[in-house]
Amino acid sequence: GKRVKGVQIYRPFIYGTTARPFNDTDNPRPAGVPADHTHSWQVFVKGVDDTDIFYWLRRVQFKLHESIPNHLRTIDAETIMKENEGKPPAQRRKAFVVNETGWGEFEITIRLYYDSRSSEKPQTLYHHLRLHPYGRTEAEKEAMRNGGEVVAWVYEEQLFNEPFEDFYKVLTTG
Ligand code: SLL
Repeated sequence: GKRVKGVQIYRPFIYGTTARPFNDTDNPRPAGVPADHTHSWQVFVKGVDDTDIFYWLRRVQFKLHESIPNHLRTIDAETIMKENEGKPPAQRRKAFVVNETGWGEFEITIRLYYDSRSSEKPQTLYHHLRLHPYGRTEAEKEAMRNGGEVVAWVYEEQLFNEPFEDFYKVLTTG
């Protein structure tokens, strides 16, 4: 295939983690979760404002800490899209997500796989799972505590430089 010369296409996305401590009211530790687990958390890759990214990002692989059973989690856009079929928009999944519980922070390796027509190699991102409030000041940490959630989100833009013609069509027609 030929490349579209002089063209650069950006697609924004967000990746990161959201964690919540277990408590006796709105986030009780589910049955079967080990007693030393202190938090529920999730790691995700999604579009900004939940815009569709499944047409260009086809697979995400999350590599969790090896202490976690089945620590390599692969999620295919195809699978999510099949599950979404026939569901009203509000009930469709818009993100590549892994939900887990645990007690410790660690670095998550996130591997992004693109549509095969792009000929782009997979890209690797590294993200630190945060369970505990963080910030430069006590006020910043307190703000996180008040929300009951610890969020560590990163805004990113995927650049496709001079994409192949077939992939350019995918990118521009969705
Ligand atoms: C440490 N950096 O070495 C940390 C490791 C590991 C966290 C944190 C286990 C969950 C499970 C879990 O939370 N591991 O058993 O499913 O201290």
